[in-house]
Amino acid sequence: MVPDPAAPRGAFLVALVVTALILGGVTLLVALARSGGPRSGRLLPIVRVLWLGLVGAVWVGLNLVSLGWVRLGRVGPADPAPVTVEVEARVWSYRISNPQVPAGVPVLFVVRSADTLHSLGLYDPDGQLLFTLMAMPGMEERGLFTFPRPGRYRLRCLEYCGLGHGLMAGDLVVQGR
Ligand SMILES: [Cu+2]
Repeated sequence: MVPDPAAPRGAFLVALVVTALILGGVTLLVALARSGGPRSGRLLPIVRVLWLGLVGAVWVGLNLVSLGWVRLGRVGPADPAPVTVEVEARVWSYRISNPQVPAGVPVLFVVRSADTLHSLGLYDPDGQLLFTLMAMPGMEERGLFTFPRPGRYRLRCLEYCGLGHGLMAGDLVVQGR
């Protein structure tokens, strides 16, 4: 049975099965090529091309499939207008323009850094990481996210930024409508 890629562990299982099949097939071909049989000299270049092609195809394929798990989205025509939250990261805190947002409404995060490289990892009330955005000096990162339920969400820096990095956090309260 093919694992469902939409299931939480589906991507891992698909990658595992595909990798095992490829490694098995290539190992077999290499063994044949090295066996010293009459056709082994012609097999080696074929093995190389196949290997490169397969690795390339799997790499592109898995990356394309993984796009389905990206939680940051776009605003569709029927969606309500997004609420903008500007986040400025600096050593070692976040300045959040409006730390209270409604659930069920798209929230546009605009992330900047006032000094060095930081990131914004957003965790739900159960401590599950929802998404990350980079905070880079002189640049702006944008991400759209709709909070499904109210609660206290936690911002954490996931890019080492100096001594206080581990303490760099902030709160975002998502309110019910
Ligand atoms: Cu940091």
